[in-house]
Amino acid sequence: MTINWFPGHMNKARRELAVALARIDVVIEILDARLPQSSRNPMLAELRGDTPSIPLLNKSDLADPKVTAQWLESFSADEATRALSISATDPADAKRIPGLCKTLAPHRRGPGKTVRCMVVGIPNVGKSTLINTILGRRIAEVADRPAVTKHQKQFELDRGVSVSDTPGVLWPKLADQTGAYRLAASGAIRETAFEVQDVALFAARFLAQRYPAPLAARYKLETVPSEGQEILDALGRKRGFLKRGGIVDTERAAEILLRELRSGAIGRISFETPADFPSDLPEDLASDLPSNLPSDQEPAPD
Ligand SMILES: Nc1nc2c(ncn2[C@@H]2O[C@H](COP(=O)(O)OP(=O)(O)OP(=O)(O)O)[C@@H](O)[C@H]2O)c(=O)[nH]1
Ligand SMILES: [Mg+2]
Repeated sequence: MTINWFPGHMNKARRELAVALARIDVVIEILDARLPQSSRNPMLAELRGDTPSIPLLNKSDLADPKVTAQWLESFSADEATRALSISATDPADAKRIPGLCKTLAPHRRGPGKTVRCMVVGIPNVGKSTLINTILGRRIAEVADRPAVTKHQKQFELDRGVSVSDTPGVLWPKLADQTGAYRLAASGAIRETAFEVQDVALFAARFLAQRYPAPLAARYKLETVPSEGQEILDALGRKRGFLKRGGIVDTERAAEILLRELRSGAIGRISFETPADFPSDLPEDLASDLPSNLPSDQEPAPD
């Protein structure tokens, strides 16, 4: 299946983001706490150069707290800058960020100076939410498109700290199939780009392996089958999603599983742990993946 949600001219987007970042003192890099590695675009490190950044593991309210603690530890080993886990929807979390930005750009502090920040991350990761929660209102021009250099304004986040009104949208890495499936399961990829059932089968198998108890509790399953299809069948039967002839409506079961996984209804789930890298998921789970998710992540020529 070909990619059709991918922003059109990636080279142009990359150039525009690089230009925008050149005028920024601190990059606020938003990652998804449920999949911090798969939601990270390594291109950002290249684009931001020496500009300091704060990696924020957002949506931590949806992630497994034990796994998030492991991620924070692994980030602190790699990064000069400390990563933080937050919920961008929580003002107490969001309002800590401007102060952190100030500490990362001491040369931009003082009378008449401003620490200029920019929020960057893949689609749906919570960029607009963070800006709006810090400001306590919706600001103009928080748009779902790559950073535009023209008309870019700065809004005051706090005394001496400003944020660009247009968040920088990074494209998710889709070259690694397992990562692509995790991204799709988390809601980072528009549903027109993949088969809902394929992703639900991946999610079902993953939950059976890593989170069997919450899965069983949510769908009142006496035993948790290991096969994705059997899990969707059991879920469909429990919820009464039946078609004529008593056949399970797998499509509906797939949609419900993904919806409830994303909303946190199944529990606080993390899709990956630091131990999954670099070797990634165990072979048996990875080998089961259909290979029809888009695999291209490199910017196409203009
Ligand atoms: N549970 C939870 N949901 C969040 C959090 N932060 C953002 N969201 C939700 O995630 C969805 C996407 O948030 P946005 O702020 O629009 O994400 P974005 O990065 O601006 O997305 P694009 O503009 O598409 O690139 C919304 O439904 C938010 O309510 C969080 O910390 N916890
Ligand atoms: Mg947005």
